[in-house]
Amino acid sequence: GRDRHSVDAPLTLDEAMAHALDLARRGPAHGPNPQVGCVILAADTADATRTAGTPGATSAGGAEASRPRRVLAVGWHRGAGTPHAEADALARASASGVDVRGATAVVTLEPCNHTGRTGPCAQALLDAGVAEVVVSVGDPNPVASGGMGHLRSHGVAVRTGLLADEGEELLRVWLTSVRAGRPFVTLKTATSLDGCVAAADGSSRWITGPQSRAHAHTVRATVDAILVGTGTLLADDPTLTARPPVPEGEVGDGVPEPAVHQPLRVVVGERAVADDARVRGGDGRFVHLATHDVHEVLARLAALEVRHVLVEGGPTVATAFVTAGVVDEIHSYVAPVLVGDGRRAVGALGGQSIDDAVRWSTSTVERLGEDVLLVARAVRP
Ligand code: AOF
Ligand code: ZN
Repeated sequence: GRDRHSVDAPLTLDEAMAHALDLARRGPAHGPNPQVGCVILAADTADATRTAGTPGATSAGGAEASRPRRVLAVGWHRGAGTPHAEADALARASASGVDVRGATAVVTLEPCNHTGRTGPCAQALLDAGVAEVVVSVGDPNPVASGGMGHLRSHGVAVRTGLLADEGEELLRVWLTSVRAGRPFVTLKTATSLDGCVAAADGSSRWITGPQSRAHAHTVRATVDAILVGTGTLLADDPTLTARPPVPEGEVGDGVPEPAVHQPLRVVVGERAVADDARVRGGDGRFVHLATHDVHEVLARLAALEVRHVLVEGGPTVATAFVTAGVVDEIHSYVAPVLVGDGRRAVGALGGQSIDDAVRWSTSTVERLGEDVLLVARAVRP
């Protein structure tokens, strides 16, 4: 039978890549592996006039190159240890008796050239007789890269950079982590309009509103690890689990709630974590790193295959991560509250003048009830 993800309409290369990116998004955002999608298009019958193979092309070349073609199979990656997107698409094609010889594979990430948890996709595409491979983003992972070169040297036409901005955007956490050799760091702050996370006496429940908190739980379910300092642990005794709201329309329809991914819970600092601390209980793993060295913490997390860590508190930890220059993104939840004499989200950064201030780039702004979520990205040369 036809699989429910089949696409009936013929697609241009651009459309096929946009679809491959959508397929990639179906895979989990968390975990050590990238979200990858693959669409296999039937051979272009007007092959002689095709312009594919142009290195570095950023969009479908001439009119011939973007002639719509039938979709033979699609695939995507569902998490570490499961087949890669290309292998998934090839397996579906073969299961439905579709011949992909001479076809074009449109893949969001350069096909891998290594045997890791699964076999090399470049060789699998070659063995299947695919004639052309179109890629969005090259693979910066040194153990896996080289797939495009391997394919080219065996006569396959390869082009890269199609919808590269979208591809980079989808994979930005994974790409940053692979390139930097450490987890991507998102700093979460929940503050008053005047930048306070707590009042002078330390009380902080609740500055931001329920929609902000619900949003933060949704984010928790997409990261590999949540990190707080022992100060926050002693003050709040948090569970650090992900408890995202059930999407509307899915309540009471008889379908059991899908299990929520629980990030690794990380506590840093030299003070002891009590045996009955809530962070030890419930779902999800827990680790205590008895150090204040940010780079050591990130190295330990990288060794645990953490690609994305959400730093949730408090000011001492936030200041240490910002000072170390490793914060890639800030999720700033701001409530329309003035606290006045309070504790700041981030402490002293060593500068005295406004010229020393660290400037960030606004990525998105979203209203959450009374609050606003501003996502800011690090500006690095
Ligand atoms: C994926 N899914 O669809 C593609 C990947 O640990 P392994 O053996 O699964 O290999 C993971 C590497 O393979 C990954 O870091 C990336 O460099 C490459 N491509 N990975 O998980 C995919 N195409
Ligand atoms: Zn692969």
